[in-house]
Amino acid sequence: MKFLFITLFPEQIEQAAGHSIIKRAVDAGLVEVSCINPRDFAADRHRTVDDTPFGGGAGMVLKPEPMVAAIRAAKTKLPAARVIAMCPGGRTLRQSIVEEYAHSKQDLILVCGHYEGFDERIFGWVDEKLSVGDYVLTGGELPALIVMDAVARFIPGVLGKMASAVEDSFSTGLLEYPQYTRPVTFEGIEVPEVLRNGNHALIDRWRRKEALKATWLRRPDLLGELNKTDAKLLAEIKQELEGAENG
Ligand code: 4GS
Repeated sequence: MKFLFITLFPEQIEQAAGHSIIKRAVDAGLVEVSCINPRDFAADRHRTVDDTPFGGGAGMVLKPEPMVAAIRAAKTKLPAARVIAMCPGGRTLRQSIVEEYAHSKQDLILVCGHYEGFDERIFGWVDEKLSVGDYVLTGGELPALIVMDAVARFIPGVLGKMASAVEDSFSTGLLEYPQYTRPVTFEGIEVPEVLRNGNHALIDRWRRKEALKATWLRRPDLLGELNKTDAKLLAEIKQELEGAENG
């Protein structure tokens, strides 16, 4: 899968793609990362990419001509790609959107803004606006990198064979269950007995229950209709929590 970033700061993208799992995926040819810099499409000798906003106000706005020229160049390289502009006003990224991008196998052109934002007229060349959350950053590069990172995990071979993106938190619809490794006792805190006795049916049940408990306590909005088994586990959890409150 190909990810093309439209950015004034390609070094930020290249540096982020040069480590760990994404680097390995690039080296293995599973992921291709490239950048197009709108500054290369600026018409004047100062290579200006921003200007003051009509109507006044603080900050600078990205000029439409170099942005659209960069998007056109990107579309020539990747004609079938989906063009996504990173901005706080877009649809908020969630795991279901990540999976939608991954399963479509469509290459992604990720348009990164800087300064106050884009000239509104560029959105005619964009398929969709996407946000990574309700907060404001200095640039769209980190959000675009988040999109690539989350999508790349679903490309077969990117995670080692030990890990599977579809079994992860959120893809299961629940928060993560607690994980432990050696030593058995750390600072007097023991790894739960059930994880050490090798009974995989009991381990699966414990993990499902802990995932349900974490979700019920911290993100009850994620719990939809529960099947019979999960409903029974959640009833147990609520009873235990009541017991802990009253005891
Ligand atoms: C986000 C966000 C963002 C908005 C970029 C102000 C610089 C900045 N982009 N999700 N101009 N949150 N962009 O904050 O995607």
